Amino acid sequence: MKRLLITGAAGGVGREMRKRLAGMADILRLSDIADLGDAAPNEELVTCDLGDEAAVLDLVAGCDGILHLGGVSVERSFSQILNGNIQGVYNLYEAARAHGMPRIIFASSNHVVGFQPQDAHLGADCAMKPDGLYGVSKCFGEAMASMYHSKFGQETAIVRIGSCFEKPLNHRMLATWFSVDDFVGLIEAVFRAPRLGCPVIWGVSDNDHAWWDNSAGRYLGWVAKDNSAAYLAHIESTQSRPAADDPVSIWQGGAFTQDPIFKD
Ligand code: NAI
Ligand code: 15L
Repeated sequence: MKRLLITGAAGGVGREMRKRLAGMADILRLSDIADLGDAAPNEELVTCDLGDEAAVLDLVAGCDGILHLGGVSVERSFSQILNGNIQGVYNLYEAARAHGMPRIIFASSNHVVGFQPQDAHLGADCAMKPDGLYGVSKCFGEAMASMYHSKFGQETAIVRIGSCFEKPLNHRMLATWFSVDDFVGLIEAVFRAPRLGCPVIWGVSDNDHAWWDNSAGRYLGWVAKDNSAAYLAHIESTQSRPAADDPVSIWQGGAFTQDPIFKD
């Protein structure tokens, strides 16, 4: 690939991908509203608010692939979510349509199904049960990806990320953990695939406790390799397990289900 755009490149996942995907394209175009530091020789840095339609149109020009990580990543007020995750996703898809429809990886979230119970085993076609405005905004992003595919042929991998951190941080994340290595492997598979379409892929490692069934995405040739079981003993010895009637133990979205509707 000549130029790969990574939005949200100053964020937790973006900083990792900046290092790990450096060899995937001749040029990495890295974008955020936050500071991105200094550019390496193969990097272009672009400060850009995703809510700015004209700026996003320029941002996408000349890109052959997009890893869309940018936006609000937790529960926030509607106006913040509206700008980054609703207007921002519209701007991104319109810019992609104007510039040759580069393949997109859309960072969706498990919070589109946050009010699904933890004893459910969900396929890619399960009902959405978002657990807050953030989850609703990711439902919107998934719907945009689907509509642009059906109407225009725009290809997107919708990745419903569980918890993408260096390691699982609590009992719930033993089920939701998605290692950075596994995410990198999925990104490589998505950009390598001769035909992508618009699949929903659960962004989760090969954990012993599994809520999500990824068999619908097998055609990509990607199989997760890491397993949160390696961290089970550490979590058990450093944290008490939440009670069975705690919402954190009942709902897939965990503590997000308890967030209020935030006001500005
Ligand atoms: P993060 O919050 O660390 O990074 C998001 C980045 O987007 C930040 O650097 C922020 O400055 C930028 N951003 C926010 N609003 C923006 C705007 N209006 N214009 C331009 N940039 C804006 O989040 P993280 O953890 O790196 O997640 C990356 C993506 O993956 C997010 O879209 C998040 O919703 C999604 N995700 C992450 C999960 C995780 O476990 N890390 C789980 C599920 C989804
Ligand atoms: C998300 O969607 C968030 O972006 C991330 O910060 C984590 O909290 C993750 O979900 C999770 O559910 O663990």
